[in-house]
Amino acid sequence: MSLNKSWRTTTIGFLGGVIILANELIAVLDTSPETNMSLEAIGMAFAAMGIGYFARDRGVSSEQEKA
Ligand SMILES: [Ca+2]
Repeated sequence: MSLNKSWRTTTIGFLGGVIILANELIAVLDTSPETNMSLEAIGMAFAAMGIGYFARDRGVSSEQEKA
């Protein structure tokens, strides 16, 4: 596993997504009918993780990254 100049963005984006997903999971698994899963929040979670993922490749083509 190699770190690069965008590892902070990757980490923060991924953790943000995980936290949002965890909140949604709790809302689904708790017994309160007032808390429900939000598709918007889930979309934002994946967007955050996607930003973190693609930030990793900044300045480096994906072909170089995976070679
Ligand atoms: Ca609930």
